[in-house]
Amino acid sequence: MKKTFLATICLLAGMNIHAQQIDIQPTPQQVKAPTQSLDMNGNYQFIGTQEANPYAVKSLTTLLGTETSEKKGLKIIIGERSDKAIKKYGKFIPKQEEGYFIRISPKEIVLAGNDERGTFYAVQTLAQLLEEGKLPVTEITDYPEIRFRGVVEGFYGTPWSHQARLRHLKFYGENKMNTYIYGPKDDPYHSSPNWRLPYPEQEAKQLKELVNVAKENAVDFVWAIHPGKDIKWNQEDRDNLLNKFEKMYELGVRSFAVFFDDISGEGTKADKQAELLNYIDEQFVKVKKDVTPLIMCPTEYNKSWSNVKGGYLTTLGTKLNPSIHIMWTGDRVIADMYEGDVEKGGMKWINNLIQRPAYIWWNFPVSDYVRDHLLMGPVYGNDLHIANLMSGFVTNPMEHAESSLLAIYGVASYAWNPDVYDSEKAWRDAMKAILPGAAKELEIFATHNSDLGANGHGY
Ligand code: LTM
Repeated sequence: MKKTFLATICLLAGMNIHAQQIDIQPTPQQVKAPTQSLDMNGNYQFIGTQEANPYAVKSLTTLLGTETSEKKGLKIIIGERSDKAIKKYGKFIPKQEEGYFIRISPKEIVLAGNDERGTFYAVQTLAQLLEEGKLPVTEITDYPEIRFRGVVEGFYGTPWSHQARLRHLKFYGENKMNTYIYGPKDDPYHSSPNWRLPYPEQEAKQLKELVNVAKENAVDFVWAIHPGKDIKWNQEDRDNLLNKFEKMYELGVRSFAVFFDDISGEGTKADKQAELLNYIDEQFVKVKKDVTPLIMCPTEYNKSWSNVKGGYLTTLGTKLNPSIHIMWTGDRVIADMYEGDVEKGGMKWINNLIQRPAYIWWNFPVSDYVRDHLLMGPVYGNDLHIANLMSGFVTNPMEHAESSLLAIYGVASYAWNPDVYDSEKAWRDAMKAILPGAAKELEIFATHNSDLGANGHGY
C-alpha cells in the first residue's frame, strides 16, 4: 500500500523510483546516494542567469535548451556565492576555489559556484549526470585538490594544429582542467630565433581565437616564452621580452610563463633569471592587474640535473618573488612524483630548496624521446596523497594530439581528486568518453601501444 502511494507521488512529480548510478569524471568529493531519478520534461524556468558566469549559462542552455516559461516549469537556479539567486544556498557551497554545490530535487535544480569557474564546473557535472532525459535526485559538493591542472604543450616535434588545440580546450573544460600552457619547442616565435618578434598575422589571429575559446571553457591560456638560448642580460633584451608580452596581451593573453629548460651558457645563470622574472613581475604582471602569477621553468628542472652545491635552485628559492611558480619534473627528466624528504629527494626535497610548492611538469605521455612509440597506457605512478605539496600539475603530451587525450583524461581525474584516483577505471572511462562508438577497439589499440620500449631516460 505504502509503495503504491510513493510510486503515485513520484510519478506526479516526474520522478522514478529507480535511481541512476552516479559516475562522474573527475570523481566529486561528496555525492549523496540517489534514491530516485527525475524526468527532465523540457519545461524550465531559469533563475539567476543575468548575474551568473555567462559561459556557465551558455553551457547550461546548450545542454537543456533555453527557458520555456518565466513562471512555470522546473526551477533551475544558477550563479555564484555572491549572487542574489544563490545567497540562500551559501552555507552548502564549499569555500575552496573552483568549488561548487549541486542540488537536484523535484522542486528545483541548484547550480551554485563558489566562484565563476565553480559554476561552470557545476554545469559540466550536470551534463554528465543527464542520461536519456533523466537526472538523479542528489546533492553534490565538489572542489579540486590541486589548484592548477592541465597541459603544457612543451614537447619537441610538430606543434599541434589549430583545430587540435580547439578540440583540446573544450575537452579540458569538460574535464575540469583549468590550464593550457603554450610552449611547443619547435615554434620559432616561442623560442629562438624569433622569440623577440611578434607573430605573423595568421598565427596571431589563431592565437587570439585560442585565447577566446580557452576563456569559454574556463581554461587559463598561458603563453610561454623560451628565450634562454641567446638572451643577453641587458636592458635591450628586457625590453624585447616585455614588448613581446605586450603583443601577446593585445591578443588577449592574461597568463605568462618563461622557460629556461634545455639551454646552456649565459642564459642558465640563476641570479640573472631571477632578476629578469622579478622585473617582469613588477613592471608587467603587477602593473596590468588582470594578469595571473608568472610561471617559470628552471634550467635545473629535475633532481638528477641539479647541482645543489652550485646554488642554482637555492638562488631561485631565495631571490624569486614568492608569487612566481617554479616548475619541476621530479627526480629525473621523466619521473613520477612522491613525498620524499628534505635530505634525499621527492617533493619535500625540491620544495625545501625553492621555498614554495613546486608546479609539476609531468613528462608523460610525451614521446619525443621515443618517437616510434605511442604512449596510450593508463596514467599511474604519482603518489595519491601529495596534493598539498604542489601548486600545479600539468602533463606534457605527445605531438599526436588525439592520442594524447587518453592520458590527459587520466591526469584530469588524478589532479582533481587524487585520494580516490583509480588508474585503470580512468583509463577505461577515457576510452568510452573519447571514442564512445569504438571503446573496445580503442582498448585493444591502446593496450598494444602502452610500452615505451628501451629509452635513454630509463622510464
Ligand atoms: O621537460 C622539460 C622541462 N623540458 C624538455 C621537454 O621539452 C621535453 O618534451 C621533455 C621530454 O623529452 N624533456 C625535456 O627536457
